[in-house]
Amino acid sequence: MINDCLAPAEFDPRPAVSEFSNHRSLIINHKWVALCAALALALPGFAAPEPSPVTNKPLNAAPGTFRFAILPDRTGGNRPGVFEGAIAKLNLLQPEFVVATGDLIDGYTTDPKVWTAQWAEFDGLVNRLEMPFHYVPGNHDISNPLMLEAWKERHGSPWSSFVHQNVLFLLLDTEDRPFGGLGAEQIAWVKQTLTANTGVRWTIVVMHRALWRQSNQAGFEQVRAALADRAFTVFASHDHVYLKSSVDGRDAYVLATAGGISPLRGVDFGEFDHVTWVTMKPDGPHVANLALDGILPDDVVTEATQSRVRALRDGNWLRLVPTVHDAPTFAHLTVPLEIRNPTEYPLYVRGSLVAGAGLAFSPASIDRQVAPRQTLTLPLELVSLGAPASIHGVNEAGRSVTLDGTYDVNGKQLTLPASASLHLDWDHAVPMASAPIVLDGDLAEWPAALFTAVEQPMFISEDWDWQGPDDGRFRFAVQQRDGRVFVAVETTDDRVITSANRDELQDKLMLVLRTSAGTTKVEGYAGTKTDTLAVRATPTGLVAEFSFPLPAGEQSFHLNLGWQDHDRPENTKPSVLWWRDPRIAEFGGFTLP
Ligand SMILES: [Ca+2]
Ligand SMILES: [Ca+2]
Ligand SMILES: [Ca+2]
Repeated sequence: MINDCLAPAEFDPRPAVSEFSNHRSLIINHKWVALCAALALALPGFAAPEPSPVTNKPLNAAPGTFRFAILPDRTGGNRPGVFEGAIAKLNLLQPEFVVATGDLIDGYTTDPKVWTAQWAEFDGLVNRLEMPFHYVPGNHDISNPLMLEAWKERHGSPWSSFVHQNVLFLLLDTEDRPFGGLGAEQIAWVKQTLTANTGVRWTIVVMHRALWRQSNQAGFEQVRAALADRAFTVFASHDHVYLKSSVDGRDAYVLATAGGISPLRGVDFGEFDHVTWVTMKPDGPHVANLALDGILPDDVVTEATQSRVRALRDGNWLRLVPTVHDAPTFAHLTVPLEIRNPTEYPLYVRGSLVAGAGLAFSPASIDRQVAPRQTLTLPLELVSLGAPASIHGVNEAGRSVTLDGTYDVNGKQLTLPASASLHLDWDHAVPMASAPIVLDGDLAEWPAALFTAVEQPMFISEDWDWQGPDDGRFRFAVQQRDGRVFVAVETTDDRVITSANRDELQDKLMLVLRTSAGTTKVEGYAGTKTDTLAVRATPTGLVAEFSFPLPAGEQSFHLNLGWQDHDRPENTKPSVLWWRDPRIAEFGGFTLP
């Protein structure tokens, strides 16, 4: 409110500087502020504006504002479909009218049957427009005197003009001389037209060839002279390469293509299909180029197509069923491949099944159709090509398969790849410890060969915060003795964070034990020392020993190991690295031999 109160000329709007150095100005400022506030309350016409959900710019609809579109070359190596698409997109954009810069048909014929067919095709296209279309000829449209006569019969004069909202449009015929240019009759008409429209606020010149860029301007120099005293803008095309140029200090554009031949190497090279969108405002034209592939209808995704689009986007239609083998190595094993179609439409699945170094899938490729709402399960054979492969090695290599899923959506084939991880486990035997195990956080009594090193955890929650094995990895071992099971874990961590206060985020070990007696979750913090758990922090990580008894007569259990690796004090969601995916109940099985 106070900010809006107009200050007298000598009022210093920067009181912060003077407040302490000049006590007097502070007092004056305060007086002024008080007066201002009082005025704002007392005078109804002086009230500050209410807070508003809209900025205070004037509405962008000043009288005389209108919008039109310009279509560059269709032909000269027409690429079918592009111009047709441009027409459909102009109907989406809804300009007030459309102007072309020529090369509408292929032309270059003396056979009336040929040009008649070409014009019939073209007229059919532009008649799809829901607004007027202004014809301007290019060299393909008027390639010879016969085609000039044909043009006149179909479209009247090859040069024309009109005035819209006090803007003069001058549509020129640059095929009016051999090899391009303007003839005497046309130049006289231009001069006459300009003389008849001296009061217009702007003149838009549209023509095919960019004559101002030629050393011989072939009559255009006279048009320039006639335009000298007015505000104008020029649009041409012909070159199929975009250029913002100028004529006597005014903007002059050479447009690219709307279907004419182009290597389409990108906007930076001036090679792109577009329409030019001109907003005529009181201060002149505002020009934007709309790449045709950037103009989208409103129904790109609808309720009717969403389920298929989402299924492809989510990619969870593909799954390799987690598989438990009976030994830690395999020559071959069967991994079921599940393809679940969650939609009411057929899903097409294709691709090669690549298992990675030393391994192969059989079959090696898939090409199947899955019926709506059906799940297809294929028994996939995973074969080791050399010596038996290690399941631990396969897990640590983080192998996965990728297949392409395709749905027909409104006549288009939409395809996205989906990946599924290859997760394996085996039934782990628990060896007998040869010497007593002391729960002290020192692993000296544990044989090194018993340890499993986990560098690629099968599951990581908040995995964005895990940078790889150098950030965090761990090793563990399991033994039995005297009717108890013992677990040793050691982490290797780039930053060890511990705290005596267990409510504080810190590095923490988690053991999840499942027996017939239920599931037990144990958390190990640095400094924990009980009869069943000892955790010690070292400069490079946590070292833990854990022991538990099995229910009487029980010979098996499930165990999973997790580690919350806290590295950055400001992070409230550190990664938790799990040896086995906690969502796979079958994994982590141990048996006492
Ligand atoms: Ca020990
Ligand atoms: Ca770490
Ligand atoms: Ca850490």
